[in-house]
Amino acid sequence: KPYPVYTDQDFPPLKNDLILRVARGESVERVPVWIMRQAGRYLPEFREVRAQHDFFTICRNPSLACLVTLQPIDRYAGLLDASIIFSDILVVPQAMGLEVQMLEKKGPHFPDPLVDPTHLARLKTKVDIETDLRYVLEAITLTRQKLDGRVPLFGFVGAPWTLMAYMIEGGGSKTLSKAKAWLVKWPEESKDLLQRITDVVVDFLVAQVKAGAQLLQVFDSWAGELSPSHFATFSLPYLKQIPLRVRAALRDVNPDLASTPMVVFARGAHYALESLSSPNIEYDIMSLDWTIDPVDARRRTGGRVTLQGNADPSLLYAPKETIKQEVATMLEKFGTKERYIANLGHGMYPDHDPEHLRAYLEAIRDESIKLNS
Ligand code: 1CP
Repeated sequence: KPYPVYTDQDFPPLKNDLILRVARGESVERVPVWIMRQAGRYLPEFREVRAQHDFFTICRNPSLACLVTLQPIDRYAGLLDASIIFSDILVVPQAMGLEVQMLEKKGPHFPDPLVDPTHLARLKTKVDIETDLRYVLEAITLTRQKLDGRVPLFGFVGAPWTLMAYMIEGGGSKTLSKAKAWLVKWPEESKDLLQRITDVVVDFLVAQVKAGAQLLQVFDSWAGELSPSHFATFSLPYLKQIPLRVRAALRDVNPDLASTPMVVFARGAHYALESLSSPNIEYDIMSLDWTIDPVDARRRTGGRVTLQGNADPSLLYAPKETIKQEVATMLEKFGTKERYIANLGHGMYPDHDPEHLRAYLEAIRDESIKLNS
C-alpha cells in the first residue's frame, strides 16, 4: 500500500528553525550546529542499545532507530539544532539486491560484491522504495513526531559514486582500486551503474521528504579519491541530477515540500568547490571537510551557497580550552551572521569523549552569540 504524504501540518510545530533559516540565506542570531554521526558509538547509551541489537536490526526497527536518533538530542538538549535519522548509506545497495553485513570492529561487508559488469544483472531493475525501504520512511515519520518540534530532521543518502565504490569494493578500502579499475576498464558500464543508483537515490530522497524529513544530505564520502576529471565524469553529473529531479518530483506532490534544503558533502574534493557551487547545481549547502580553509572556501564558492563544517574531528581530543579557541577562529573565518552551519569536517569517532563534544557545541553557541551581538 502507498506510504502517506506528510506535510508540516501533520507534525508538532517547529520550535527551532535556525538551520532552515540559514539554509535560505537569512541572517541569524547565532550559528546553528549539528554533528555527523551524532548518534553513534561514542555515546554509552548508544552502545547499550547496540549490545542488544545488530546494527541493521536497529536501522530496520522504527522505534529503535527513533530511540538512537533522539539520544544526542536529549543529551545535548538546547545545544544541537538538527537531528539526522539513524540509518546507513548502505541500505540502498541492500534494496538493490546486494547483501550487506555489519561486522564488529570491521565495518560494512558485502559477501558478494559486484566483480565485473556481468554482475550488474544481479541488481534489481526496479526498487520499490515504499516497500523495500519502508522501514526508513516509518522511522522518519515516527522520529519527526517524537522530536516534538525541538529541531528539524535530516534524511540522507550516499552519493552514486560512493555507493558504487562500496558495491564493488565490498567494504571500506584504502585505495578503492577495484572500484577505480571499473572506471578505466568499463567506463560505459560504470555510468550505467551510477545512473541506476542515481534513480534509486532520487526516489528515496523524495520518499524521505514525503515521510517527514526537513533537510537532506548527500554523502559523497569517497569523492576525494577521484581525479578532477574522473569526478567531472563519474560523480558530478549524477550529483547534479539529484536536487533537480528531487525538487521536480516534490513540486508535483506539494510545492511546499520542494523547498526542502539539500546539502552535498563531497569529502576531499577540493577541486570541486567551484563546480559544486556553480549556479546550475542546486544544492543549498556545501559541507566541507577539515582540509579546506574556510576563507578559501568562501572565496571559491562565491557566496552562492551556505557552508557547513569543518573542524578536524581530532580537535575533540584536545583540552576544552583548546577546543574553545579553535572554535572561535573557525567561526571568525566562516562568518557567523549568515550562510554558515557548524559541524565537524567528518563524523564522530567511537573513542571521542561526549563531554568534549559538549564543549565544542557550547563554544559554538557562546562564541557565535558574542560575535553576533
Ligand atoms: O556498529 C556500529 O554501530 C557501526 C557504526 C555505524 C554507525 C553509528 C555505522 C557503520 N553507520 C552508522 C550510522 C550512520 N552512518 C549514520 C547515522 C546518523 C548519524 O550521523 O548520527 C549516517 C549518516 C551514516 C552514513 C554513512 N555510512 C557514511 C557517510 C558518512 C561518512 O562517514 O562518510 C558512510 C561512508 C557509511 C558507511 C559506514 N557505515 C558504518 C561504517 C563504519 C561505515 C564506514 C566504513 C568505511 O570505513 O568505509
